Amino acid sequence: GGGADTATGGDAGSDKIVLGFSQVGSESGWRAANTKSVKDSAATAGIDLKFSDAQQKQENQIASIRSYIQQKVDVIAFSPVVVTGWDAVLKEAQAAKIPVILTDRAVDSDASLYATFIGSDFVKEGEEVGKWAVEEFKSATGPVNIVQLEGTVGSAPAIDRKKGFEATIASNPNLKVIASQSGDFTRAKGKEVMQALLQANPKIDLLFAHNDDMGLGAIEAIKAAGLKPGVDIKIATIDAVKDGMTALAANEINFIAECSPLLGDQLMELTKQAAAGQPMEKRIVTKETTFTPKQAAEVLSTRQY
Ligand code: GYE
Repeated sequence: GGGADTATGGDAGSDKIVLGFSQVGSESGWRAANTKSVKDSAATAGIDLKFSDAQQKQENQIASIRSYIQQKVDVIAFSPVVVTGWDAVLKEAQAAKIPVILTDRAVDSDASLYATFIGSDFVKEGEEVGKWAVEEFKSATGPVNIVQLEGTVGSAPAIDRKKGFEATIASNPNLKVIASQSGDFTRAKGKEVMQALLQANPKIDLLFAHNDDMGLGAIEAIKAAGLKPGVDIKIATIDAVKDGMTALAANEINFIAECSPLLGDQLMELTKQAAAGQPMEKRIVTKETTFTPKQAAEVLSTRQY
């Protein structure tokens, strides 16, 4: 913690590839699994990883990317906390001839400023939840009141999941988002915001939380309000980390669209290619699925994260 850089190498003079990685933070179970994947895969691939945790602050990410440029690392990778504001630092990396790999989240900079972008299709994840909601409430004769817990303001997953979900549920005018607020992808914020939403809205039929952690925090608020999560209020989330899958198998969550945090192995492959100056695809989309309670119960014991 503490936002400090930690080098795991110390092999000055060796020909190991040095990768500087700037992580978003430690906001969720997804992030913990992603950090573990990056560290484990770097060790297995024999890559010297310099890792820093930006604690969800863009200025911290920019500072650590600048420090990686100064240290002349071979490759820089980062998971951008928000979409905007990266042009200057990406140009600095380009001027220093250090390839940059975006992992997990997108930026709005020109694609010529980075080597590749590996991660999920967040619009599709939102659409999957939307399709499930349309099916789940297809026989509703009156309004279906939906509240949405959005991820970090300005982040690619929050923007795209909202977009995909809202476009899909528009096919049934009964389905209405009556409130939508950010819970910053954390359990604590999910709980806090849900508490307020429950007080302000006497009838909530469905909660869509942009990640499992906010959904799990909201479940605590729903229980505290004397309601049954998954029954009195249906719940759909995104990620499918172990705690989310456990709640899904227990019918406290009704549906989860998977978002895989296991990007480490592919990132190390790309790092080797980038360091060797090899060309690569500009966009690599992660494969993922969706889970019902029954499907969650089936895979829970073998779930890695
Ligand atoms: O869904 C959430 C995390 O960027 C895909 O960030 C990631 C998201 C993930 O905090 O749990």
